Amino acid sequence: MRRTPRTHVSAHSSPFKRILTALGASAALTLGTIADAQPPGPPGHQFRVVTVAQGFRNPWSIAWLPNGDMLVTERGGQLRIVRDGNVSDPIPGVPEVRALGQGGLHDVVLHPDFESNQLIYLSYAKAGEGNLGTTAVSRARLVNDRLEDVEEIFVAEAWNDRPGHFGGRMAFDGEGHLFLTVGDRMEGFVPNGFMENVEDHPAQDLGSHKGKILRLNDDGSVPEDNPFVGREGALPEIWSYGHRNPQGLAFHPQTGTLWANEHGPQGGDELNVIRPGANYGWPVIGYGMNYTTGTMLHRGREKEGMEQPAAFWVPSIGISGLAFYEGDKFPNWVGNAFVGGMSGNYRRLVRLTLNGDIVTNREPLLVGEYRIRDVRVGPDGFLYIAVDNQYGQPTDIVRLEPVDE
Ligand SMILES: [Ca+2]
Repeated sequence: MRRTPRTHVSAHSSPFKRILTALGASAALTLGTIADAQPPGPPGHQFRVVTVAQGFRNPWSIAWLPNGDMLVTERGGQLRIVRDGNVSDPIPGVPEVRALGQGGLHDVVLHPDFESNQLIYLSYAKAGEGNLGTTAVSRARLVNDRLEDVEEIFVAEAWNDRPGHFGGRMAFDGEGHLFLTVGDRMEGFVPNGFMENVEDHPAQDLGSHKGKILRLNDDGSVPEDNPFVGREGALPEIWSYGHRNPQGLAFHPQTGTLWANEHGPQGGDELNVIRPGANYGWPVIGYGMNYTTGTMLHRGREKEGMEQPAAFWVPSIGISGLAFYEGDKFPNWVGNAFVGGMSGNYRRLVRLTLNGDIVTNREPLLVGEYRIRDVRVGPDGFLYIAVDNQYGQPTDIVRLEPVDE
């Protein structure tokens, strides 16, 4: 394990905080500016960043086995095991993925009863006829470091030939339901802008899985108590809709509430509390604008019947990964949300303090340092980060460890 010598400080000093103090209350009071800090913040922690394992290509997700081994997906289609800091060769048996653009192998999660059934779930971009792709899920038994009984349990109705917005994050609730995000598959882009009749976008169409969060049984079938079961023209897997490209999904360990974050367009990354049957507005409402042209895209920022985000970022940080801290290594962080940022100068880790479903403070950490694809809390209570490189250069899994204060 290679240790990096620098110590980072949470909730004590950051250039952004100083700038915001100078700007005054107008910038500091709204949760919707780039303001990822609002003095005075709640107490934080000093920490250092330690490299756990090296040499990944576009690592996308992290999960832990009961024995402490770490599973890591790489977007190109590899699933690897990290054991005592050593990275395995690709695990045999992973389904073929459509590794193109933003798509490829995405999330890995364990079945809640993994210890008795050895089931893991993989989400990925699946290739279809011609140039087509969509989001799909397979499950398999992980036995002796290989996958057996691989079974494709779900294929989303989200086909097109575009290279992005697959979603692909998964999370189990406490009742054996598997939640899956599906992005809008880049629908709506037209030359020099975005479709005008935004109400007709597939994310607003309950007959499509594009731009949805889905709720499945652990075998891929439909739970009978899903909100749109029995509604004519609606796909019964849908749990919530009006999403763009959700890249973080997690249940809060204390409240049991489901949260998701999603990429906005130019401006308008969001963190949302996910409620059954709710419409999160994309692309009818939002805080973004057209790429390049900077022109109006949405009808407005709010509308009756459409949810407001718990937090949003303008400009976008390229939000990815979502974890709620629990553990004994960082007592001041318990119950806080952590999200990553991937975008250029906005690369960062953001710590969000919550009061129930309300975001009360945001603290930027590691500003400009890592292009963060995923953030997870390990069973050891350290905070783990999957670092991406947009050109596919080798990157690390790192973790935050507390230092004496
Ligand atoms: Ca929204």
